[in-house]
Amino acid sequence: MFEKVLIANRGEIALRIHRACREMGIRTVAVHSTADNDAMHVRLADEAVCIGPPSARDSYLNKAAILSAATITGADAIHPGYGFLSENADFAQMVEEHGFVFIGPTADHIRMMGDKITAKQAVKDAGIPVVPGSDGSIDSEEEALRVGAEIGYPVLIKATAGGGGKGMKVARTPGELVEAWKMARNEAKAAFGNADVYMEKYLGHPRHIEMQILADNYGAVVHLGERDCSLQRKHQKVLEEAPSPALNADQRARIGKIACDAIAKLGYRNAGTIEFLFENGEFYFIEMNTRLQVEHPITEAITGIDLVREQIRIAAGAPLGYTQDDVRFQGHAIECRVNAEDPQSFIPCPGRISGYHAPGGLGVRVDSGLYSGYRIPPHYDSMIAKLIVHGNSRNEALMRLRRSLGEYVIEGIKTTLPLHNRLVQDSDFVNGDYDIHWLEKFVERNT
Ligand code: MV4
Repeated sequence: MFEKVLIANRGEIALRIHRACREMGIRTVAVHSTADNDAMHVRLADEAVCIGPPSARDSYLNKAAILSAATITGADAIHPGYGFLSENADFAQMVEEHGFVFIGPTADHIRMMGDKITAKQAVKDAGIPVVPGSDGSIDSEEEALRVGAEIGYPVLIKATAGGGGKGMKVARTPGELVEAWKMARNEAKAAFGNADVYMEKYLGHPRHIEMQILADNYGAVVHLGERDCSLQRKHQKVLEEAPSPALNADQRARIGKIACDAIAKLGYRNAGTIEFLFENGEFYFIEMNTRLQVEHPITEAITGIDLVREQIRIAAGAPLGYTQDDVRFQGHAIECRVNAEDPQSFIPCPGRISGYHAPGGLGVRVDSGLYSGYRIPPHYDSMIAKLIVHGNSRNEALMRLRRSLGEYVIEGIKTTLPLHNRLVQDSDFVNGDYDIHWLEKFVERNT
C-alpha cells in the first residue's frame, strides 16, 4: 500500500480524500494556492506545499508545480479529485512518467472518454445502447442534412471535445440545421480548439441517470447502482438521489450488467461513471466520466462502500475482492449541494462565515471544509458543502433531509439552502416526478 498520497485538489473533496487516506494509515500531502492557506484540508494534511497564486491556472492546474511538490515530499501517488486535472490525460501520463501512481484510470482511457465521438463509438462497440445519430463527425452541410433526414427531427449537434452541455445546438427542422451545425462548429473551435461536431436525435424529456462502476486491474468489475442527477440548472447539478425514483430492480440489473460487461471489454480500471439519458424506459449513453464524482457519497450511503478507499486500493494493485452478488443496496440517499450563492439569482457570494453549525444525527453526513471564521475565497467554484442523508426508504430520507436542512446554520454569506428548503416541500419532487428540465421551471416559478 502507498505510504504517502498527494491530494491535487482543494475544498471538500481534498478533505474527503484526506479522510480516506488517514483511515488507511496513509500520510497526506496537501497542495494549495495562497488563497487556501487557511483551508481545512491544508490544516489536517500531514504536510502542505504552496504551489502558486490564487488563479487556478497557476496553482491547481499547474502540472509542473504539483509534480515538483510530489517529488520533494516523496509521495507515492497522486489523487486528482474532481474538476481541475482529474480528467486531463496528459497530466495522468506525466504523473506516471515521473514514477508516481495516478489514482484513476489510465491516460489512454481518459483520452478515449474525453473525445465524445471516440467514447460513443467505443462504448457502442462494447454493447452499451447509445442515442441514435451520426457515425463519427459531421464534416459538411450535405452530410448534416443527410443524417438529419435519416434520424428524424429534432436533432442535437454536439462538440466532440465538449461535455457538460458546452457547444450544443438543437435543430427542430432541416431549415434550422445548417445554421445550428455552423454555430456549433464555431463555438466548439473557440471553446476547445477543436471544431468537430456530431449529431444525435434530440430527446425532449429525459432523466439523467448515471451508473457507478468499479474495476480492478485484473478484470473484476462491479456496478454500485445508479444516481438520478436530473435536478440541475444550467448544467450544474443541484440535488442528486440514489436509487432513481424512476427505475425498478429489473431495469437496474439490466443496465448494470450491460455497463459491467462493457467496462470489462474496454479494459477500464478504477472508478468510473457511465451517464445515460433515460426516456420511456430506455437508456441512451451520453458520456463517461473517468473521475470520482461530486455526488459519490449517495452511492456510498446505499452500498456502504468507501469509493475513495476503493480507488486507492485499486490504484495500489489490490484486487476488488468481492463480486456483484456481494454488493447490497440498502435504502435511499439524497445529496444537496450547498453553494455560496444568492438562492434566487445564483450570483456567487464569497465572504467570511461568521457563524456555522452543521446538522448531524442518524443518517446525516456533511462533507465540507467550512468552519466559523473561514473566509470563502472568490477564485473557485461556489460549492461549499454537501448535505447527504440516508434512510431506509425514500420517504425516510426526505424526512431526514427536511429535518437536517432545518438544523443547518451558515451565517455571514448567502447560500442555496433556502432553495433546498423550498424544493423538499414541492409535491412533484416529493413524488419523484421530474426530468432534466424540471428544476429550471421550478426556479422560474419561485422567483
Ligand atoms: C442530450 C439531450 C437530449 N438529447 N442529448 C447536456 C450535457 C451533456 N452531458 C449532454 N446533454 C444533453 N444531451 C440528446 N441526444 C439533453 C442534454 C441535456 C442535459 C443532459 C443531462 C442533464 C442535464 C441536461 C440539461 C440540458 C440538456
